[in-house]
Amino acid sequence: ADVCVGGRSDMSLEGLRRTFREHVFYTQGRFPMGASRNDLYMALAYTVRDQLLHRWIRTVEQLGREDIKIVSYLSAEFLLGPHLENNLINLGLYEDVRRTAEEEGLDIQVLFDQEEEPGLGNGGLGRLAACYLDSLATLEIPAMGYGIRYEFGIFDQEIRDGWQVEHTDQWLRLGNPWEIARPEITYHVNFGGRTEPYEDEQGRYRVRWIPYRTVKGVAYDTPILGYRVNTCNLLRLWKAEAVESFEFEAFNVGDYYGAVDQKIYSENITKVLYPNDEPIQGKQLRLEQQYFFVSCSLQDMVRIYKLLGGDLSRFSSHFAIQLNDTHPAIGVAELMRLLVDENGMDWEPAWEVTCNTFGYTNHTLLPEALEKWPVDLFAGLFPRHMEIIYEINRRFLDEVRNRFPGDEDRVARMSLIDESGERYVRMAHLACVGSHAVNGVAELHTRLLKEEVLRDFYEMMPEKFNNKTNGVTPRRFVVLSNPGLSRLITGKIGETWVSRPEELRRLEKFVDDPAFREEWRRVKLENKKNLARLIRERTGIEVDPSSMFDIQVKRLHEYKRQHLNVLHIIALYNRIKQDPAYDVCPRTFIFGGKAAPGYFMAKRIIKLINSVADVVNHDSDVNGRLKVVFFPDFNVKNAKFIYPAADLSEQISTAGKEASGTGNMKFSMNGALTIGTLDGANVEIREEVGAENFFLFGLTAEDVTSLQKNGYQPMEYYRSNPELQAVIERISSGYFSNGDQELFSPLVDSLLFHDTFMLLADFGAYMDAQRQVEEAYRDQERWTRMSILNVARMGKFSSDRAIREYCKDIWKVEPVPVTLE
Ligand code: DL6
Repeated sequence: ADVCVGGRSDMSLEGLRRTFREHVFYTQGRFPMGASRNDLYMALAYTVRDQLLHRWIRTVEQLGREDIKIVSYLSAEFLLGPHLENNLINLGLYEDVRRTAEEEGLDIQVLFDQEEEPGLGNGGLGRLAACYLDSLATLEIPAMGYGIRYEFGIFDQEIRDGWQVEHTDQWLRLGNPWEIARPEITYHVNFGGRTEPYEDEQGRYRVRWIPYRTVKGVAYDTPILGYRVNTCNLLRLWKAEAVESFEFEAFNVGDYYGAVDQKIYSENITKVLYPNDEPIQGKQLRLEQQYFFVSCSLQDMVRIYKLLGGDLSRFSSHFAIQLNDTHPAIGVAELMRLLVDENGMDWEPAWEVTCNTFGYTNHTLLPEALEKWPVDLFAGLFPRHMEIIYEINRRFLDEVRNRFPGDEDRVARMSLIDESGERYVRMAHLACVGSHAVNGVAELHTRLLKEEVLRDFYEMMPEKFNNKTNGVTPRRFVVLSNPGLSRLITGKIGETWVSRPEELRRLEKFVDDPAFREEWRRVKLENKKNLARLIRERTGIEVDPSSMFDIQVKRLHEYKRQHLNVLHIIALYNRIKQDPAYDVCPRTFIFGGKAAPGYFMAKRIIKLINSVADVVNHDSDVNGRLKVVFFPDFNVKNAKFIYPAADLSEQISTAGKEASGTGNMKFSMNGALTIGTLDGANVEIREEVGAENFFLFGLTAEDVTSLQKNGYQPMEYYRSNPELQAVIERISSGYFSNGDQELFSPLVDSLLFHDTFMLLADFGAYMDAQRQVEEAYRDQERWTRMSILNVARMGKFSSDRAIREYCKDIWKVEPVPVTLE
C-alpha cells in the first residue's frame, strides 16, 4: 500500500491531474501543447488504469489463496466495448474527472470518442460474456475471463450504395492502454502428428502425443473492475506466436523464408474473429483457434493450481469453468489429456474432476449453429483428443445402453460421433457429457432444449439441466448510456438501484405524478435529439425527434426478421400513396446491425432497407412523416446513443428461434416499449413488465412447430391478405430498385415459396399490433406511464441477478471482498 500512497494511485483530484500530466510527458513523450487527441486519450486511460492496477494487485493476492474458488469463464468472444468511461463510472470518478478535464480545456466526450472499441465478439454471446465479467467483479466473485486476443475483431461496416461493405477492424492500430502483455506467461500448444503408447515407471499403459507443429500462446491481461468495489478481476486473452526454436532450426539450415512462413502461420491463429451465422464446418483455422485458447487457459489454471500446492484430484474445488457455448468444448478432452497424460492421473478420477469442473451454457437452438467437426479434420489436428473422445464416448454409450437397453436408435442419436453420413464430432454432446451442469439462457429456450435439441440427454440426466435467464449490466447500459434517466431515477429513489435494480420498483409510486412524467418525456426527447444528431452526421438523413423512434438493432439474420419490419413500413407507405391524407403516426424507423460477410440473404435485407429508405424519405406524399434509417456500424460504442433514444423496441423473431436476446432487455431498461413475439426472454420481460405494457403478436413456438409439421404454405397467407399482396408487389415490381425486378427476387421468392421463418403467417398479427402501438403512442400520458413501468419492473434482467444464480446453482462460489490496505 505504501508504494501507492501519494503515487499514481492517489485518487485525489490533484493526484489525478499530476498523474495525467506525467503520462502525457513520460508515457506519450509529449509536451502538453504538442499532445494529439490520441496522446491525451492515452494519458487519461493510463491515469485511470493506474487506479485499476492498485485494486487488481490486491485482487490477485486474494486469488492466490488455495481455499478460494475461482470462476473461469471460457469464451471465444468478449465484446467489451470501450473501457474508459465505464471504468470512471465504476471508480466513482466520472464527475470529478469530467469537471477537471473541462477546467483544463478538454471535452471528455472527445476523449471517449477517441477510444477504439475492442470488438472481440459478434453480438449477443460475446456481449453477454462482457456483462458477466462486469457483474462477477461487482459481486466480488474471484473470476477470470479467458479468450482470444484477435488482432482484427468484428469487421467495421460501411454502407455504400445501400450495400454493406466490410473493412478490417484495426483496433490495435494506435495501441491499447488497457492491456498488459505478459511475455513471461506463455504455453506451447500442439497440433497434428501422431500418438504413441508407452509404459511409465510403474509399468502403467500411457500414451504420448508427438505433434507435428507447436505454437506459442502469450498472455495479455486486461483489468475488469467492479462497480464501486475493490474487486478487479482479470481478463486473460491469448495471442499466438511462433515458437522461436522452430524458426531458428529452419533458419540454421538456410531456409529463411521457411522460418518466416512458420511465424506467419503461427500468428494466423489469432488473426481474426470469425463471423457467426456462417457455416464454419470446414474452417480448420477456427477449430485451431478454439483449441489454442482452451489449451492455453487450462494449462494456465493447472499451473496456477500447482503453484498454490494444490492436489489435482481437488482441481474442481479451486476452479469452476464455464463453457460459453460449444466453442471451448474441446476443453473437456484437453483437461482429460492434461490430467491423464501430462500429470499421470488414472482415467476415472480424472473424469470425475473434469465433470465436476465444467458447466456448459447453450446459446442456440438453430440446428445449423450447433457445432460439429468432420472426424478427419479433428483427428488430423488432435489425434490424442480424438482417442480421448472415443474413450469418453465408449464409456458413455455403455451407460446409455445400460439405462435404455435395446434402444440403438437412441445410442446413435446420443453418440459424440455423428455417423449418419460423413462422420462428425458433436461438440454439444461432448459439452453435455463432460459437464455437471447444462443451461439454457431463457426459460423458453431451456424448455425447448430439454424437449427437443438435447431431449435424450435431459431424459438420461435431468439433474444436470437448469435455466439461467440472461441479464445485462445496468452500469454500461443505463448509467453510462443514459445519464439523464439515471439522474432522474436517482433523484427519486437514491442511487442504490445501480447495484440493486430490483429497487427500481419504487418508481412505480411516481407513475401518476404529472411532473415526473413530464421530466421522463424530457429526458427521452433529449436522448432522441442526440441520436438524431448522430444520424445526421453518419448518414446525412434528417429525422424528427418528436416522431416515434421505432428501432431494431441486432445482427442481421432471417430469423430475427428485420424484413418483417420492412413489410410493415411498406404497408404504411402504400396506405399513404393510396390516400396522401392518411393519418399516419409520424415514425422514424431505425435499423442497425452487421450481416455475416458470406450471408447472401442478410446482405440483401440491408440493401432492401436502404432502398426503401431512399424512396420513402424522399417522397413528397410522405412529407417526412415516415423516415427510414440504416445506422451504419452498430457496435457497443454507438449503442449507447441508440438504446436510450428508442420509443419502440422491435423484438420480432420467429418464436422458438431466439435463445434469449439481450437487446430486448437494454431497450426496455431505457424506457422503450416492446413489440415482440413470445420468443426467448421476451416471454419473461412481458411477465415482468405486465402484458398491458407490452405489444405481443404472432405465432407461439408450438404454433411454429405444428405449422411446420402440417406443411406450412406461405402462399395461403399471401392469397388471403390483399395488403400483404400489395406490399410484396411493391418490392417485386422494382419500385424500390429503379425498375430492377431481379434485385430483390431472391428475398421475395424465399418468402413466397419457403418462408422458413414464417413472416407471412405473422404479417397480419404484426400489422394489428403496430396499430395498437400507434394508438398508445398518440396518448403520450398513457405511453409515458407504460414506459416508466417498463423501467421500474426490469430489475430481474440485471446480469447481477443472472450471475448470482450461476454462483449459487452451478459454480458454488462465494464473494471474497477485497480490501486495499
Ligand atoms: O445468450 C446470449 C445470446 C442470446 O441472447 C441470443 O438469443 C443468441 O442468439 C446468442 N447466440 C449466439 C450463438 N452463437 N453461437 N454459437 O450468438 O446468444
